[in-house]
Amino acid sequence: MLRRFWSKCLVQSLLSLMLCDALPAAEQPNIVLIYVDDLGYGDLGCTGGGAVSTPNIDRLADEGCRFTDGHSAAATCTPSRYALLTGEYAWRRKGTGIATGDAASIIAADRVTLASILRRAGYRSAVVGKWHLGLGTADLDWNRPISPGPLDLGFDESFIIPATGDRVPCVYVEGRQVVGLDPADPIQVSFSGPIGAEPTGLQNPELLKLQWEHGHNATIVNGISRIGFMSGGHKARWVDEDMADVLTARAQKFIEQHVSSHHQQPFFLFFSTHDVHVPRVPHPRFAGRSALGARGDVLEQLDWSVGQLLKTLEQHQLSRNTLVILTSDNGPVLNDGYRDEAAERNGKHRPSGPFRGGKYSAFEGGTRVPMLVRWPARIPPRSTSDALICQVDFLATFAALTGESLPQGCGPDSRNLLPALLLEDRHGRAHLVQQAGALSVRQGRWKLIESSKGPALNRQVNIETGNLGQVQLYDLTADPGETRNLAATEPTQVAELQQLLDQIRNGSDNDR
Ligand code: NG6
Ligand code: CA
Repeated sequence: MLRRFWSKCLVQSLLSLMLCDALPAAEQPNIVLIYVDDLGYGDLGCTGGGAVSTPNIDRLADEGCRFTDGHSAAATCTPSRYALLTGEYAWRRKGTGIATGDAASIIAADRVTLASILRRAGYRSAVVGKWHLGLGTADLDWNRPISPGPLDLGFDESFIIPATGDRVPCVYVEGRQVVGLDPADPIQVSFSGPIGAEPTGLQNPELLKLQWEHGHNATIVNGISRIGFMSGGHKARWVDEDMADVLTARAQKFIEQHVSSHHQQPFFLFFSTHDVHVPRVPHPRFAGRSALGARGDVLEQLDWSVGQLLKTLEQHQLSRNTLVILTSDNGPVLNDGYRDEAAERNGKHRPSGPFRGGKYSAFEGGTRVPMLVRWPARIPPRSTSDALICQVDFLATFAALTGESLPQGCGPDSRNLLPALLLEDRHGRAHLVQQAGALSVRQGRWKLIESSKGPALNRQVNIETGNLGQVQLYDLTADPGETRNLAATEPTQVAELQQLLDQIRNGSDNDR
């Protein structure tokens, strides 16, 4: 009896091993996740109207698959990144809205993350670039070792911008230390009021090389005023013009060192760019290169960074078995608080492509972002897929890819979309919740945006929020631009989707 039981177990485990797509450790791909900031669906050569030149990024599409219905989990940064790393929709957790520069670490150190699950599978991981998920504890002292942070969430190396390019502190943090920290010039940071006697954008506009338009009028660093106040750390402060170079070189160094010292292991590089977020201050070699002004220039700078990484992979014969994903944390914005003429010089370019809204918006432009996936060993070149996929799924998908199972309760919203990634499945998720103030739910051709307080227009950035005091229903197949609200004529659909959203909200949707 017992023997029969065990042999049944053995057969079942062998079967499940054969059925799942997991690869033997030696063949597991390296993973490079290029996470762009505020890149819109239509911002690329391969998706846009030709106003921007992005040959290196286009190469990813050419040599891999372009997903046309890929999403960030939210229409702003912190909640999207939270969902990406934890596999949980951010709206389930308080304190996951856009983080200040002095926010404590938002993800608890004992959580399973994308990096920690890959560590279990034998990967070495690095995060290079924007973090924006809080660091340390509420009383963090920037002059001492910083903990918890990425190193406590599964990453072996980290070189980060703590929050955003437009928020203090304007310093890089490597591992647990501010880079270039000078004990004689300690760093202090405040988001509640001025600190020290440094000039601010509000009081000293004559010191600015880039004027602020809304927000962004506190401490001046490198001639640009920021959100929040800082004092000290003068030698440690970054130079915005050099940021793409610094981050790209650091990411390349991780790959190079990995190849020379850890080549038996696969690696995971989370390359999280500052481009194309504000302040948009390109290196002089990119300034003025595009017809779109600073925003176009930093798009070209971004493309250069991607090209550098692809070159490094190539030099080490890593291209074939490296899964490269390029995507964005939310949709695009033109005027996000500095007078860099992004709106004035945009011309006919449509950063959100055919979609309505952009960053901050519940319309598709808020979360429908570029999603390019290249893995020559497994994904055919020049392919496209309309499968519905979300970054919240990367956790379960990477776990499946590497043969790891997610511990009970981890990544509750993450779905294994490996078959969709490998183009074996053309549908992807059964449903998706999008976050942008109001929640929306997608299922099949339908999208419901919940009724909310509004306002309908974010005047500062001139983007429709999609937040209205009434429910909205769109048929995305017939009307991808969300121009016709069918809620009044399709009450059955509205009821069904509202019920689905309620079920997902209380965790009783049973599609796993
Ligand atoms: C907003 C900022 C915006 C940007 C955004 C975060 C103002 C008025 N606006 O609060 O400039 O920093 O936060 O962007 O301060 S994100 O891509 O990191 O979510
Ligand atoms: Ca962003």
